[in-house]
Amino acid sequence: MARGPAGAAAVLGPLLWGCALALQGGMLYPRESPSRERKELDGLWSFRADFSDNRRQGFEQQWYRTPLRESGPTLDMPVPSSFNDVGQDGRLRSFVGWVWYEREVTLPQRWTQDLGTRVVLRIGSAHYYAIVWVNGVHVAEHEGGHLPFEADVSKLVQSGPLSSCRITIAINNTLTPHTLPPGTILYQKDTSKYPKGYFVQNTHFDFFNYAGLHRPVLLYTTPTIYIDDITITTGMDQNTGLVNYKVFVQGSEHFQLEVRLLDEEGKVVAQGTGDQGQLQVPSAYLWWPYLMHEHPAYLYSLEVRLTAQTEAGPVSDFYALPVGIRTVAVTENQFLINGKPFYFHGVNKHEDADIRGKGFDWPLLVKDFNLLRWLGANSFRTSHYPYAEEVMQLCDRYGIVVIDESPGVGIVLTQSYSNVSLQHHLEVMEELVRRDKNHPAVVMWSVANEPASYLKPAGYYFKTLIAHTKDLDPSRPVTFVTNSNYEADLGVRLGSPHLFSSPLPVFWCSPDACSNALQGRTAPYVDVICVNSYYSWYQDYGHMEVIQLQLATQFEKWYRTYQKPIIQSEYGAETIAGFHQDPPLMFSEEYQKGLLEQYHLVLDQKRKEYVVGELIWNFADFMTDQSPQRAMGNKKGIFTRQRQPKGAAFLLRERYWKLANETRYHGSAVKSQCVGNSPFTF
Ligand code: GCB
Repeated sequence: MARGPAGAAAVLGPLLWGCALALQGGMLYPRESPSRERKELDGLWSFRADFSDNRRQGFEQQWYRTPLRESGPTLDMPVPSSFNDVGQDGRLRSFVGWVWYEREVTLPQRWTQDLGTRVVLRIGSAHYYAIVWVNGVHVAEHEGGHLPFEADVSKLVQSGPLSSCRITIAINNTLTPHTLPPGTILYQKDTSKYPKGYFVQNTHFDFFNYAGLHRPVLLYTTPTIYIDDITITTGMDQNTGLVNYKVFVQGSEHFQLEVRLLDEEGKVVAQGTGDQGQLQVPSAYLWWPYLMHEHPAYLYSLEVRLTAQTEAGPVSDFYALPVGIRTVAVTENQFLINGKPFYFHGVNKHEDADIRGKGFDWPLLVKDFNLLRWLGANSFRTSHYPYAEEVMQLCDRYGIVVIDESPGVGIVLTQSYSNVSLQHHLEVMEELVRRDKNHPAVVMWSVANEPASYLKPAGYYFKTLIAHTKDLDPSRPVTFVTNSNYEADLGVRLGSPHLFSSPLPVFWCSPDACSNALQGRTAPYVDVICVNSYYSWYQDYGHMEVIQLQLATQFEKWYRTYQKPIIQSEYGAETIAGFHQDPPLMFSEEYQKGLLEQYHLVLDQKRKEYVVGELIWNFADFMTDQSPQRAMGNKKGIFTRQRQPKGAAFLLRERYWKLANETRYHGSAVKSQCVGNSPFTF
């Protein structure tokens, strides 16, 4: 489905790798402060899906020019929420094309009259392509459904006597080979089987393509001279914590900056001036992961105060950023946090729940974190796209370590390796790093999940993408998650960096195949090898007895080739809660437990050598496209979609707390852990 007027704007410029962050401006989370106010726009918006044949009626009739109710009927639509599951209209659930959201907002008088106030509209996420108008004037366009974008609307709201404004957002959920994630539209032309113009959206990933305004939308203010971005990196020198800061200011070149670091008691422990520098914190408290230390997730507060003189008088801006002091490093067989071996015992998640789809929801978020901590999970991967900023903030606060993944999932078509796709993927990594760079919980970037890394252009694509991500953030390792079987993966067969520095080995393949293989190799570029495998599920169905051999082979082959630490980034079994069968049969709770136990036997051997983590697939059941393989979604959760435990949750809980005790940094056995005021006891 063509994206219409917006499609043209998605045409992309020259490739940008190798240079510093190319995005204009920062994306600091909007926090209230003495100089900044917020106005949440969550609640009911007016909504209409454009069901016209070409889906462009809204543009042809310019629905953004007047209130939406004047151009036709509207529905009430909650924000944040996916639009798909809240209604009773089956056509809306599977709708592909443009939908229109609108909200009238009354603004505080100062915002519309004080020209020293900057008013910004921020959209946490709009899946997938969004165009925004304020009072009928185009203010922003954004491609990508999982990262925030903003528009400075000061001039518009300050230009007349109005004390309200009308925000219109058109969103298109169409996925093409060049979007992230990619997809294709299949037009069915056989009129004996399908009505004229019939098309469906096809995707190559295993979750439902929910769409809409998924995260909070808000207006916030800053002064016109303001703190636009802050970049923090941290380190340790003996017992002294090092906080390197860089502050970016917009609106003037003449300003003063004061920076103070406060501990959890509010005591100033270090201070500096100017737009960059290093703060030194003697006897610093480190940010430790949950269950790794008796006081995990220690957060300082970096207070940045800007002052400037203008003709209209003094201006000041204030922003407080939570800061965790910690280091991350990778050796040949270890993942180190604060110099100590860290073992990921955690989960893969999805942003997914009944009714709200991918809509952000505080009760759901708090429940999920309570379950994670009950489980003894110390980490998760944001499979398969960046999660809401509020999720990342809770990870910082609770010490839940994050592998932060881009929406690069389902990259399996050759077209999705084109320069247009690569350019977009590079920009998405820029947006992701810009948003999440200051979270201590984020310890690694994942640029993709299960791409067809055997295709010819994959080598160049991933080499470029990973190099760019490392340029953007040299302080964190980078990975992508592979499901390649060692033997089937051309890249692995030929890709060892050691092979290239020694005399060329005798290859079994033809010159053409060799050159394909060399270009297809991708694993040499990653710092940690993340492997997904589903032994006795997608192969050798029902034969749990082969798991140990196959898993041990998988680990050995990968490790012997690359000498890099390995994470079992997915494993699991489809399980329908309440199905019981002993001896175990597939889909029963007993089979899920049995399969996990077989994996654990091998993980327990290999974690003594080079395996540095295990992430179960999946935390909870989640919705997918309809298919004969999926019974109302993917059921590999250890919790149901309603967050109730299956038997495997208890098994994993036992294991994770045991692992925590074995891999804990110091102190006696851990029976419980307090984070903030909430105790979690095994
Ligand atoms: C995978 C994918 C994940 C799927 C899972 C499954 O390898 O990474 O997105 O949901 O397998 O259950 O098939």
